[in-house]
Amino acid sequence: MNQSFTPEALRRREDGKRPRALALALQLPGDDRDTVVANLEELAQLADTAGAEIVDSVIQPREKPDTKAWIGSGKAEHIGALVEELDLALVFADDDLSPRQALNLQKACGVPVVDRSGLILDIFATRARSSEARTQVELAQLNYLLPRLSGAWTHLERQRGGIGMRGPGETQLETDRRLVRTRIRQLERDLKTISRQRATRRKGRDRRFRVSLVGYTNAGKSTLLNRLTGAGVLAEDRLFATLDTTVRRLLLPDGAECLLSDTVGFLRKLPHHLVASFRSTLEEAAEADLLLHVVDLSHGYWEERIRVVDHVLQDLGAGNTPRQLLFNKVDLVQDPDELRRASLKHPGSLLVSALTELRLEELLRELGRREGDTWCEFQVRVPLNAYSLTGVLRREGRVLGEDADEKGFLLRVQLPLERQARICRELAAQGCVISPEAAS
Ligand SMILES: Nc1nc2c(ncn2[C@@H]2O[C@H](COP(=O)(O)OP(=O)(O)OP(=O)(O)O)[C@@H](O)[C@H]2O)c(=O)[nH]1
Ligand SMILES: [Mg+2]
Repeated sequence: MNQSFTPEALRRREDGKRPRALALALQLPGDDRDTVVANLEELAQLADTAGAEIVDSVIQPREKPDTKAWIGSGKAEHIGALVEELDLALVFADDDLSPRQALNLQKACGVPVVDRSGLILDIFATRARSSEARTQVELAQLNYLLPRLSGAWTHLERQRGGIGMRGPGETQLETDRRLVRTRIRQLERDLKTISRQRATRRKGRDRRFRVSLVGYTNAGKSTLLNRLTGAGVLAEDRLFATLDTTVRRLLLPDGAECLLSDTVGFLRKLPHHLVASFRSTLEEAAEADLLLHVVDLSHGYWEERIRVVDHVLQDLGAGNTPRQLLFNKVDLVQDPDELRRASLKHPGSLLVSALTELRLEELLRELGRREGDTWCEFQVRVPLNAYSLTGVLRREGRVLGEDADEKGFLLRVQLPLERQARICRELAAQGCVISPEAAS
C-alpha cells in the first residue's frame, strides 16, 4: 500500500512543473464572504508553500457540509469536469474532511483531494529538520492517516499529485494498520523521552527571565529574534518557516539578561494531531515567564489572527501566562488610523518593525521592566557560622552587594518573586535575619 508522494510526481516537480490545483471552500450561512475569500487565499499560500499552483478556486454556498461528499455530489461531479478541463492534478479543500467525504470527493474528481490538515501536515513533513520535529510530524501524519487507510485511496495517489502525505511518515504508509499502530506507540514513547529531556534542560537552564515569541505564522517572529540577538534563524516570506525552537540570550538595557525563544507559528485550524504532537516543542512557549505575541499589523485580518493565537495558547495551557502584544510590520502600514486603532484597541501594546528595527529599543525597555518586576530585593544577614547559606542565595537569586562584620555577613540580594517566600522561610529557619525594607 502506498499513499505517499509518488516518484512520478517527484519527477514532475524536478522538471520545474508544479502540480496544478483547484482550491475549494464552503460558504455556510453566517459565513462572511470576505472571510471565506481570505481563508481561500491562505489555502492558496499553503498550497504554494507545498509546491502546488492554485489555478482556480470555487466557493460553494451550502446550508451545511454534505456528509457524503462535503460540497454535495452534484457539485462534486461539476468539479470533476473542471478538473478534466483544466488538466488539474489535485484538489485542495479548505476544511477538514472526514475519510468518507474525502474518498467520495476524490472519486468524483478523479484526482487526489487534500484537505486542510493534510496540506499542513505535508508542509510540516517537508520542512521538519531536527529529529524531534520529524518524530512529531510523523506521529501527527500517522494519526491522521490511520482512519484513512484503505485500498480505495491508493490508485489515485499513485497516478498523480503527490502533495498530501510526504516526508518522514512516508515509508510507514506502505505497511498495514497494525504496523502503523505499533509505529504510533513507538513514536509516542520517543516523544515522551524527548519531552522529559526538554523539561530537564529547561530546569537546568538557570533562573533567567524567559520570553517566548508566539504568533501567527509569517508574523515576523524569527526576523525579530534575528534582529535582537543575531541568531541567524531562517526567516522568509513563507508559512511555517520555523518548526524547531531556538533559544537565544538577550541583553536588556539595565544589564540583566533574558532568554528569548522562537518557535513554530500558529495558523487557523491547525490540525489537532499536529498541536498534540508539537506539545513538547510548544511547552517551551507555554512555560515562559512572558509571551511576546507578535502580530503582523499589515495583514487585513490581524484581529482574527490574534484570536486564533489566543485560542491555541489556551489549548496549550498557556492562557494565563503574562503577555505582551507586539504589532509588527508597521513599516508596511500606510494608514495612520490603523496604527491608532490597534493601540486603542489593545492598550499597552507596542508598535514596531522588526525588519527596519523601528522602536525595538522601546521593546527592550519594556522587556527590562517586566524582567525587573519578577524580582524583589532584600537585605539578608547570614550568621557567621552559616556561610554556606550565601551559596544558596547565589544559586537561587542574585547577590547585588556583600559586606561582613563581627556578627556575620550582610548581603543585598534579589530573589525571584515566585520563590521568595519559600527561600526566606528556609533562611529564617537557619538563623538569618531578612529585611525587605532594604529594597532600594
Ligand atoms: N516589511 C516588513 N517585513 C517583515 C517584518 N518582519 C518580518 N518581515 C517579513 O515577513 C516574512 C516572515 O518573517 P519571519 O520572521 O520568517 O516570520 P515568522 O513569524 O518567523 O514565520 P514562521 O516561522 O513561518 O511562523 C519575512 O519575509 C520577513 O522579512 C517587518 O517588520 N516589516
Ligand atoms: Mg519563524
